[in-house]
Amino acid sequence: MPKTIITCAITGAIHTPTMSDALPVNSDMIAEQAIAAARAGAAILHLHARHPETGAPSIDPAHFMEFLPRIRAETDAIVNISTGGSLTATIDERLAPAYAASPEMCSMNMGSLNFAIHPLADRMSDYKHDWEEVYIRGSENNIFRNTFGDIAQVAAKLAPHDVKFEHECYDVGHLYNLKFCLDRGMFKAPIFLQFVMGILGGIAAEVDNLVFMKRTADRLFGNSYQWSVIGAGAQQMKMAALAAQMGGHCRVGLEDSIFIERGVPATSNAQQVEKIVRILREQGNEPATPDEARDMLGLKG
Ligand code: KMH
Ligand code: ZN
Repeated sequence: MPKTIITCAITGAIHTPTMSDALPVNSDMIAEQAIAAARAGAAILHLHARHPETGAPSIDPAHFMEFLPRIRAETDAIVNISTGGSLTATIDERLAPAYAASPEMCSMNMGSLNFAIHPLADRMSDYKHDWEEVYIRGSENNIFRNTFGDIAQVAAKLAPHDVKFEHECYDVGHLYNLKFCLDRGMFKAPIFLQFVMGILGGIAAEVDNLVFMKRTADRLFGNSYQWSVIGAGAQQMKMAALAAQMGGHCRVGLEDSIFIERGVPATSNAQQVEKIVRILREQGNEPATPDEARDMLGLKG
């Protein structure tokens, strides 16, 4: 039976505490929800930290170390530390949590983009409202900077840690960026692609686009890669189920969608993991255990 690696992205840097009562906004909540998500079937935990007093996204390594020991003690899930940081942070600031945690995996963003998210948008045709309503207010000038120089720095600085990257590709051009870097020996096979679909500024979460991303990856990387999909916002479950049907893996979690179904707020990360586990089993897929995921992705053991 095909095994599907479920990643759960617990809190992220996009949603604010007022958007969802369920969003983990301090270290205890992050630890508790991450542990519950792992018990529900997530093999990989993609982790960001939050400031304990304000609930705002934090890239202070001390805030990561408030929840990491507990997650590591209570689960055998693969820890994946974000290197996305904040839009204004330097590369060293973005990498500080990874240096402190020396995790099995880290995110690696494969190109720069305008970055906005509309939490209720279902598809690009929903973007018909006034521009003010389309994006989370204040994100209209956001540029998520990941130049070739930045990518090279992240790869070089984390090389001594033997980290496997979750290569986040927000559009088809990012696959070509990855191919360019791979050909120059920056990364080790097998690579793990994360198709990020549905961010306003990147490729939309539509079936045709997923097929296009997958076909392009096949041409560029042959059969020496693993892949997964994030459907941001309301498309999360649909894209996750589809990815598994196509032989890929999937990512859920409140970082990428605060909903459990269209218009219905999720109550926790574990609720989203439980739902995708049910869907996977109904359609003939089986969630991979952390050790099965380690084998498939070639992680340091
Ligand atoms: N929330 C994702 C769409 C990172 O952590 O490096 C972006 C992300 C980036 O996961
Ligand atoms: Zn993230």
